[in-house]
Amino acid sequence: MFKKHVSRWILPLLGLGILALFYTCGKGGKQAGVQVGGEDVNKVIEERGLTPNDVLAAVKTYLPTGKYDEYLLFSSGGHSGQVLVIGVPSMRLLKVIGVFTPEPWQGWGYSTDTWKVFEEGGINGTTLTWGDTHHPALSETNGDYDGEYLFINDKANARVAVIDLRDFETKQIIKNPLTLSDHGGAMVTPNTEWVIEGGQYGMPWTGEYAPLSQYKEKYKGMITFWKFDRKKGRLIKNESFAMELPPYWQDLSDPGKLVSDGWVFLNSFNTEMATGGVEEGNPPFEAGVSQRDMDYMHVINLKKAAQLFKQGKTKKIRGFNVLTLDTAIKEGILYFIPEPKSPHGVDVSPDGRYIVVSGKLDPHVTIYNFDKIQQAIAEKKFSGKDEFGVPVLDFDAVVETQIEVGLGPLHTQFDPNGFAYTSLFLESAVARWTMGGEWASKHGKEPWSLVDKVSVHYNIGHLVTAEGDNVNPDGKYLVALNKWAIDRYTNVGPLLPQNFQLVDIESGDRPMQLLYDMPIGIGEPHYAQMIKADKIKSWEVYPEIGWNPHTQSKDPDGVQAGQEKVVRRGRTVEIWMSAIRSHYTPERVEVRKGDRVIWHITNIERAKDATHGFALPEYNFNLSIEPGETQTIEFVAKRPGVYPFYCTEFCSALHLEMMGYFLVKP
Ligand code: CUK
Ligand code: CUA
Repeated sequence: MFKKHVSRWILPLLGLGILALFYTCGKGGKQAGVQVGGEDVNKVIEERGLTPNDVLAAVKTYLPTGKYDEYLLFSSGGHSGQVLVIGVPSMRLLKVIGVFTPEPWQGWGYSTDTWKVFEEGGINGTTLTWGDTHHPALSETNGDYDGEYLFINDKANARVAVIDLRDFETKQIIKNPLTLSDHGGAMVTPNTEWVIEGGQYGMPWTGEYAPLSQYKEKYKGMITFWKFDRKKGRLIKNESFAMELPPYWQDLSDPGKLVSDGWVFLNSFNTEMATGGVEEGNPPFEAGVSQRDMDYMHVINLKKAAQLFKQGKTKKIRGFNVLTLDTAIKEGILYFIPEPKSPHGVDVSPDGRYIVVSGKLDPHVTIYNFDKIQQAIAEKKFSGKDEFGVPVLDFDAVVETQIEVGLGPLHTQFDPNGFAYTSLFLESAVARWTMGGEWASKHGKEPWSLVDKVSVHYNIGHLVTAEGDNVNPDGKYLVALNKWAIDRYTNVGPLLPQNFQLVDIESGDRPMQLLYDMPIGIGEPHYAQMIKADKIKSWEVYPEIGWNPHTQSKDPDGVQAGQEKVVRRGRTVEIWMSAIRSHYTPERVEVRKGDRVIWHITNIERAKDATHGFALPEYNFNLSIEPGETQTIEFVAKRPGVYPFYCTEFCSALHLEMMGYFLVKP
């Protein structure tokens, strides 16, 4: 039985041998173990104190050298500002992509072009060098991850970044002109026409002042729809628009798909509009925002909103296109639905039919039916209006069901077998439950019922299943993104890592099995998405020598071997340099104090992994120049002296000799 169950998992006889031995040991018989390279496998297992469960988990996750992972997990790096790329099932960290924070290994923020991306993403002249990344979103085609782009938001400053998965580099950081606080992004519509960024904490439009006593009148909520130009690989500001919303704290969002395509669901809390002020006898924020039993899920007709934008029904606010709240109400593109209680996640099912909302302070998930929502809108089944005049749909008319899943439900993901998985923050567990419809009966389960739970360690926030936001999820693996690690790892001081836990969910007929712990020692990830690795068609080297990754085209300042030169024009010295194992050409550069220096370096290698670095002391430059790439730095030679520059990537046996002198004459 045991053997039969796992046999399809393991290629090698070794694994089977291990399990077989366990099986016999478990029966009480001490037998001679399998010998590998003079070692008794069974003895190793025994000495390490591994249980049969451990061994099974190990053979399900171990990747022999040279073998690749089946999935890639793109995880937010939390307040590190970066994105983590992790292989699944091995849970090996493959890359940290520099996004909102400079990253010297990639030269991210340490060349002139890459620093410009930071400057463009700044606020009012301040260049920001960190972000609080929450939700990564892979680009989609027909509701399926297509492996081309990744988007991620910065909650701390209301920004969105675009990463091109041809080279895994950030191309754009765009600042939301209306607000300083976002959360419900990045999410994409099924063909990535729009990248969604919902706001979070209510505030007057950026740069305006209003006292908290004028919260209801002057403070705003919003959701922004960024237009994505796939060819350019950029979000286009003047083709984008926002929708003004009441100053509730908008939270997570999820666009509809298939039947609900063209709609967006966005939940909210603090419909109490609490403004804190314990000092003045008000309830503190954490109590003030949780007084009501119900908050409002926002139901937005994006298709119609986009038409109104095209028809010129938006207003310019802070130079940005905004559909005002009045227009949204008048045109019937915004509805509210009551949702219990301090809700957090909102997740649309793969068929687009159901919307699952978790109430942080309610042990249920509430499931809404999209058809019923449409019908209620058509038949004007309203239970009233909110304080701003937004129609509130009747809860009973649109709800499908509620399921008690456990304490502190937050986020929900799906698999292809009709199961949904909800993270339980307070309970430190993942709950598996059945969707309604054909699925449940096919598997002989009660529809809309809790099936099983697995404990995780500890305080899980988001969870992610393979291809879990798709119209066709793979399920198979689930990763729990746990906030606390308490007793899971060797103590490394009072700041503990976060804990990712890999869970096997492949079969709905056996319990979920915890497979692996992965500590995250950089920031606190919020969300992640998991894509089949073979969907990503990344370049092995840049397409041509002299490639500019910022424009994804040939750089006019790239050089081939033999074209290197230094040109002086007045007080400007421009250098066109090449780099190849193990030599910079030219290897001596001399300028005069006060000269402006423009320095282009092209890696003229075509060999995979033949990256060269370029570190220039005192000037704070470090480049990573991958095969074919051209990078540029610009600066003024302020101080006379001699500056040895060198290659920071150990590229060859003569790597230490890959250096040169930059001489600044008095
Ligand atoms: S949030 Cu952090 S656990 Cu920003 Cu999606 Cu729920
Ligand atoms: Cu080039 Cu080291």
